[in-house]
Amino acid sequence: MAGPRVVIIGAGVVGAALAEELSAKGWDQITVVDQGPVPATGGSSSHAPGLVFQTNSSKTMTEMARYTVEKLSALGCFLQVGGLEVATTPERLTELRRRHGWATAWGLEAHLLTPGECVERHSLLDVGRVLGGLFVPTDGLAKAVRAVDVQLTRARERGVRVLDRHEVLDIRVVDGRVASVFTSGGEIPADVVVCCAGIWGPRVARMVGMTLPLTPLAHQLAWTGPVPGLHGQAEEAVRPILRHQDSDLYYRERFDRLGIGYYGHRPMPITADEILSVDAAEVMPSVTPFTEDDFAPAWAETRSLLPGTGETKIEEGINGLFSFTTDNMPLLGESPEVKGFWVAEAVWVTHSAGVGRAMAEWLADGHCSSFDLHECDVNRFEPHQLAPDYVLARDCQNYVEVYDIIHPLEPPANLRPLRTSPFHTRQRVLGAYFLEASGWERPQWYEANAALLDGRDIPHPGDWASRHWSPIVGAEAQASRETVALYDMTALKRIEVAGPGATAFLQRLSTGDVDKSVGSVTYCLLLDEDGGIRSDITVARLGRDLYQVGANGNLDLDWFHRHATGDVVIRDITAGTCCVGVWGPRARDVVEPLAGPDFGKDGFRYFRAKRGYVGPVPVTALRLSYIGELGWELYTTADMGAKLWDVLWEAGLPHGIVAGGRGAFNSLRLEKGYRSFGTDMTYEHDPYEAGLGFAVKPDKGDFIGRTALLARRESVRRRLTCLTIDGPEAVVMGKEPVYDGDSCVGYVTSAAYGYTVGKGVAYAWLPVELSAPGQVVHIGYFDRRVPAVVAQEPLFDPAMERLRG
Ligand code: THG
Repeated sequence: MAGPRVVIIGAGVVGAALAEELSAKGWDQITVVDQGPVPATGGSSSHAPGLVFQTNSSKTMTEMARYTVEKLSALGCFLQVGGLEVATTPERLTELRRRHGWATAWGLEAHLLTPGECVERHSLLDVGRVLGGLFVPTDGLAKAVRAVDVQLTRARERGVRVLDRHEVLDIRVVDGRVASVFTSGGEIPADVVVCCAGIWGPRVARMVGMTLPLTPLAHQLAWTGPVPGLHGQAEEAVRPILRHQDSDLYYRERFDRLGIGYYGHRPMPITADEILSVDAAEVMPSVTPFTEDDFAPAWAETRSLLPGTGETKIEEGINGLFSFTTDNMPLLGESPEVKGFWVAEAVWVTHSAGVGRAMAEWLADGHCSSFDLHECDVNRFEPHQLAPDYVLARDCQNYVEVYDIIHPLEPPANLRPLRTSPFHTRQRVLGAYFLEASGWERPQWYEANAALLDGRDIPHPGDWASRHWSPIVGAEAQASRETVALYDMTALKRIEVAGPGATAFLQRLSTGDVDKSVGSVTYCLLLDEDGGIRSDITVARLGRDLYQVGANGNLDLDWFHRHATGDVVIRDITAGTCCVGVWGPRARDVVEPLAGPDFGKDGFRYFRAKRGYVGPVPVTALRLSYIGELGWELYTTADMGAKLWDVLWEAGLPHGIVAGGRGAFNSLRLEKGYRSFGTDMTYEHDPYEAGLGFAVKPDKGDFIGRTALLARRESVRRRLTCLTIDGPEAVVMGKEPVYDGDSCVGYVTSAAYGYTVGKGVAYAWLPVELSAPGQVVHIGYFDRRVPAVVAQEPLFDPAMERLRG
C-alpha cells in the first residue's frame, strides 16, 4: 500500500478533483464519502452555473483557473466559448483595461474589444449600451456535475472507493490526530481527512473543534424561456459567457434559452446548520426557493442590455448557495490543532481542478509546487477574523461588492475601527487618514502635516493612484529624510520564541545565523522545503534563550507552531504590545536624551537590540529601519504606548518631529529597495532571484529548504528588478504587465513615487536578460504604455551612510 488512509468528505468538484489527483500520485487508500447521490450530490457543484472567467487580480487564482480549464477541457467537461465582460460606464471601461492588465501579467490571452466587436461576439447585445469589452478566448462553461463524474470515474479506476449516501456524523480524534470518520454507513478509519464539504464545511470542521470562516450565501440564477435571437440553436452554447458587472449580472446560453446570474440583491446568508438535509430539501440542499421580487431589477436591466429577451420571460429560477469568505480567497490547508485534518473549502468551480491539484501536491509532497498558496492558507487569519460576527459581516459585504471596482487601498466598509494601537487617540488628534491592516487602524497620512507642504512641490499622481492619497504623503516622506518621524509599526507581527531549544529551533527554520551574541539582530528568511520564500523576518536575540521575531503575519506563527519542538515556547505578543519607529537624521537627538548614553552613537550600533527606558517607558529597542534612516523601532507594552508617543513627541518638537503615515513609508522603503513579502516575493520565488541571497547563510548548517535552494541557486532565470518611471502621473500601483516590445515579459509587484529620488519607483519580475541597468521596458497601465528603465538598486543611500550614521 502506498500513502496513508485518506477520507475525502464531499464529492463535489473539489473532492472529485482531489481524489483524481491524489490517486494519480499513487495514493491507493482513498475513500470519498458524500451524504447525497453521486455525481449530483446536492451541494453547490450540483447547481453551479459553471461560468469560468479566469481573470483575477490574484496570480494564483488565475493560474488555478487556467489549470481547471485545461483539465476539464481534456476530460470533455468544458465548452470553450470564451468569456466577454462588457462595460456600460466609463469607469467600467477603465476597469476592464486594468483587468486586461492582470490577465496579461499572469500569462492569459485577453483582448479589449470595441462595442462593434462585442456585438460580433455576442449578437444579443444592444450596441448602443456597450462602451467596450474584455474578451478571453479560453474562458467558457464548465460542466460541473460531469466533471465530478469523470474525475470520480478515473479515481475509481485507480482504486478509490466512493461511498455516496454516507452522511458524516462525527470525526474521531485521538491524541490530537484524526483517527476515523463516523458516517451513517459506519466508521471509516483515516490517517488523513480532507474536508471538501463546501457549504457544509463549517459544520464538519466543528466536529474537530476548528472554526472555518466561510458563509453560504444564496445567489440568484434564473432561466428564460426561448429567446428569439437564439431560435433553433442546436448547440448548448456558442456565444461567449457574458458579464455585465455594472449591474451585477452574468449570462450563459442553454440552447435557445439564457441563464442569468445576479449579485445585485440583498445578501441572503444562511448558516451551515440551517441547510436542509438531502431528504428534506425539495430540489437539493444547496438550492433555496427563488425570490422573484429580488430579481426584478435584474430582469429589467437584462431586457435593456439584451433587447431580444424582451420577447420572452423568466421561466424558472433558484436561490443557490455558494461559499463566501472574508477576503474572497479559498480556505486550504491543515487544521492548526488536529493533525491530519485538512480543508479545501470555499472553492468555486472556476478553480476546482487547480485546487485539487494543489491539495494533492501539498498532501503527497509536503508542499505545493504548482501554485503559490499563501493567500489561500486557512491559517492566515488573525484571531478576530474567526469571530462569527466578523465573518458574517465581511462575507456579506463581499457578496455586495463582488463585481464592484475596488481600489487596491480601499479599506473595508464595515466593523471599523476594529483594532486600535495605543497611539490611536494621538493619531486622531493629528487628523490621521486611516486605512486597515490586519484589522489595525493604520494612518496613511496626517492632515496635521499639511503645513509641511509649504515650499514643497509635491507632484500629483494620475487619477487612479491619487485615491487614498494626499500630497501630504510626499511631504511626510521628505520630512522623514530631513528631520525625524514617528511611524506606527504596531501592525507588525511580533512573535516571542523562548526556551532551551529556541536557538536550535530558529537555526533550523531560518536562513540566517541567529546564534550570535545577545543583542544581535538578524535579517533572514523562512523557506519552504523547496527553497521558496515563506517570509522574511528579523530575529532579535534578547537573551540566551529568548528571541523576538518580527514577522509578516499569522502564517509565520502557524509555521512556527507546526515545527515547534518540546523545548520552545512560541507566543504571539503583537496584541499586548506596540511599536513605534523613530527614524530620521535627528532620531538620535530625540531618543538619546530620553534613554541615556546606551542609546548614543557608540553605545547602540546598527542592527543591535537592547532593553532600556525612554523616559519612564520600558522599551525593547531595535536599531534598524525599513525606511532606511537612522533610528529605532521601540517596543513597549500596550499600557505604556500613549506615554511613549508623548515623550517622544515632546522631545522631538525642537527637532521638527512629524508623524509619518503608511503612504510615506511605502515610498521610502521602495527607494531603499526593501522588499515586502507577499507582494514583491512569495512562495514561488527563491532568495537569489528575489535579490535576498545576502540573507542566506548556507554554511551555518542545515535548515529547512537548504538542499533545494542550493540546487536552485545556479538556475536563476528571473529577477526582482528595480524600475524607475519619469513623470509622476505615470506612477503605477502593482500587478501591471511589463512589456518588451509587444510581448509581456513580467509584472510589477509594488510601486510608488519616490519623493527623495524624484522618480516613480516600481519593482517587477523580469527575465534575467532584461534585468540589467539601462534596459528600457514598458509598463501596461490602463490604456497606456509607460516607459520604465531598469535602475541600479537601491536608489537611495546604497552606501548605508544614513542607517549606520
Ligand atoms: N521590522 C522588523 N521586523 C520585520 C520588518 C520590520 N519583519 C518583517 C519585515 N519587516 C521584514 N522586512 C525587512 C526588510 C529589510 C530589513 C528589515 C526587515 C532591513 N534590511 C537590511 C538591509 O538589507 O539593508 C539588512 C541588513 C543586514 O542584514 O544586516 O533592515 O520592518 N523588526
